[in-house]
Amino acid sequence: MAEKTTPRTAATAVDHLIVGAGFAGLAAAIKLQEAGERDFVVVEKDSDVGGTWHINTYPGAECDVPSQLYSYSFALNPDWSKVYSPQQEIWEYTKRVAEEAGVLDRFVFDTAVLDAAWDEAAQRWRVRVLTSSTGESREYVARTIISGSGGLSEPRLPEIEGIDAFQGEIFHSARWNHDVDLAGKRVAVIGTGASAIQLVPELQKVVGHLDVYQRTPNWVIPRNERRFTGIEKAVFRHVPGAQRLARAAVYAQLEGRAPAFTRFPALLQVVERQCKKNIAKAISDPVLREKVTPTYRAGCKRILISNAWYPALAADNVDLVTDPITKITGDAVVTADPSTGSGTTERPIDVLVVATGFYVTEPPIAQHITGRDGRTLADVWDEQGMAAYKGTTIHGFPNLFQIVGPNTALGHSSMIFMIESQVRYIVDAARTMRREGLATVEPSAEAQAEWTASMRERMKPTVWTTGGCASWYLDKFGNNTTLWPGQTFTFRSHLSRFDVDKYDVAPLTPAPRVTTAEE
Ligand code: N01
Repeated sequence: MAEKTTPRTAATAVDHLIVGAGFAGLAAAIKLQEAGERDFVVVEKDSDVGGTWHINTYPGAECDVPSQLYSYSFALNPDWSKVYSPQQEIWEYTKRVAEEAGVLDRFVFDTAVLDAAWDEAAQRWRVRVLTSSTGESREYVARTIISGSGGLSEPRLPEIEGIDAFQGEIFHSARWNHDVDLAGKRVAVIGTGASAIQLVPELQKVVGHLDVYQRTPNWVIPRNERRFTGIEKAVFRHVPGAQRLARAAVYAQLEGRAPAFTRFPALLQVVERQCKKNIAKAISDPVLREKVTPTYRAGCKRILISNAWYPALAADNVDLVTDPITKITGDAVVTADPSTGSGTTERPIDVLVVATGFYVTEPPIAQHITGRDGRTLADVWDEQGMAAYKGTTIHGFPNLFQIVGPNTALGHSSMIFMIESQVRYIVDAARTMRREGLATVEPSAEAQAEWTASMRERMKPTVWTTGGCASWYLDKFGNNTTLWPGQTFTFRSHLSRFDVDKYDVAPLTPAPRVTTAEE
């Protein structure tokens, strides 16, 4: 086994280094603290807690998972304003939870991880970080890394000829530029995913003209939205168990849908019928209706919910463009005419919004994590696709825990449930390491291979494999390394205890020598 040697610089020693202050990192901090594991730090590149809910501020940003389920089980919120919460409310919720838990003194904001390397001699991770506000870089020496860096956090810009030369304002949906006044402007939006269907109806109300560039239509069903009444909120707050009951009802309803995705995709025709009715209600033009009607099975890509998307596309100041984009000039988007193969159309614009999603199956952060044998996580995953034991731990990367790792995302329910399941497992791992005097835990190659093979097998009958679409769920090998292929309670049961027997472990030796800032 090659030994990684890293130059020794003054460093801060901690037991646990948590990356990211979104739902995942915050839950890890709170639960570690409750378990008595108090020696941790949370590094966050953004200026506050909240993760995606602090960063994604595009107009119309709301959650498409019902509020009752989009909160921690240990911090229910009786004050949600609506069935689906707006971004600002979710962000404020995370802030409140962090404050009430008393963990914020361990959070270091505006600080990004530059790289993390496993130091075999010290049996520690050496993590270099950079604080953007001060320009200062420093090193942590950590027993474990708990990564909550997010599955949908690195914006992916489209690779379109000429895009760099565009002279107007351009920004990604996840990095909204609120300084740009869109009133009366000619705006283009590239993409028609979950972000676009929320922001387009808001832009339509203010811009002069909007071109929406659609590569593939999505199935969009109505959003059963309403505000919670004062009485409902009072009941949630004061009647013992009332909100848990409401939450359980939503959970059961969403969970009931899972088998359609994972085993019986034909059932998803019901969703397709709902969606077609949604289209027929909002759009009278048969050409536009055809353009927005998908030809693959519903659920193959994420099913979207909106009452405003189709009416916005049907508005007089909006054009849905389905001709492929060939290039972008200094002030226009150029498309090819597929019927002639030679003609092109140029549509001038002032502002270009790219709602083109994120790096999911090749997360850029993996390039900066170097494991036991000196290889980066990106190198390992480039060869075989993303893989992790129980979506959480990775062979070759001791004491690294990944929240929202491979095959843990959902198409049908709340990620907070999955995050809490993983956090329980990780806290149990920390407890186990302490109790059994272990310096390192690393899933055995066999355990990880077996888990990955079972994921591949279980993906075969799912709609994501059979549904006839391309999606961000699939990697370059065509494998779905993103979603959990089952019910969420099954995932929780798999992670109910830290199964140390599936791990290669090393006992603690006399205190390893690490150079720290105090020396
Ligand atoms: O990104 P996406 P998103 N030329 O990848 C198109 C979560 N989310 O930010 O389908 C032209 O889904 C691409 O086309 P195609 C949720 O999990 C949640 O919208 O690949 N078009 C697609 O239409 C969601 O699934 C909420 O053919 C290009 C779009 O851009 C995930 O985030 C809200 C292109 C990208 O869609 C990502 O959603 C928002 C190109 N070169 C997001 N490249 C909630 O409410 C890409 N596209 C919780």
